[in-house]
Amino acid sequence: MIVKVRDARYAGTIYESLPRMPQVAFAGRSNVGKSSLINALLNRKSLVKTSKQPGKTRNINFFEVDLVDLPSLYLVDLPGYGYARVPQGMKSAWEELAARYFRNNEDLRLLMVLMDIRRDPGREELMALDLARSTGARSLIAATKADKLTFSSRARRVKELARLSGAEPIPVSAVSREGMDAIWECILREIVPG
Ligand SMILES: Nc1nc2c(ncn2[C@@H]2O[C@H](COP(=O)(O)OP(=O)(O)OP(=O)(O)O)[C@@H](O)[C@H]2O)c(=O)[nH]1
Ligand SMILES: [Mg+2]
Repeated sequence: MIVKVRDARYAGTIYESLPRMPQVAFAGRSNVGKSSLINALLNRKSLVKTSKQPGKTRNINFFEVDLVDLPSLYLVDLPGYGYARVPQGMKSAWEELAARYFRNNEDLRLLMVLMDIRRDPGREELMALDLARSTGARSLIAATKADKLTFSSRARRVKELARLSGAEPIPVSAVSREGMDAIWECILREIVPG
């Protein structure tokens, strides 16, 4: 199915006050490419602010997306993990925020966990996957910045990430636009009834 974006706009930060629609959320450490991936999916250069400085996004930002002949949805840009360092054993601000967001959120259909294709997943990535499993939302791993690797090392890294995280990652690039159709296909599977 071909996905055509009719319109996309910033909708706010507090979903309790927004009209209800299916949500697809993007989680990952700062600088992994969450905002860039959302822009690439929507064919928009800078609807979502991106930055070379990590930790720019601290709120949960909702983007309302109208598709041609398909249901509308929110793409949800979560803050990067590790924007506030905490002593070991304590819950980070991210965990608090994410736990609150995930809890009783029936509209969350899919959590995309982004991992830089060149880095092994850390505690936070595995925690995000666990959070999704515990709330019943489906999750998916996107291996970002695939354009930074040659074809053969990319395949090797995808295998390694699959081994470490227990799920098959989809390689994506906001630069080359590789993987966009695959991601949309996964999104549609969760939001289109039947
Ligand atoms: N080469 C390459 N660079 C990318 C890609 N995606 C993002 N970047 C770059 O990585 C940096 C961070 O991208 P963002 O999209 O702002 O990352 P983020 O995950 O939203 O970061 P925070 O908002 O800080 O949590 C920017 O300099 C982007 O241009 C990609 O697919 N390929
Ligand atoms: Mg961002």
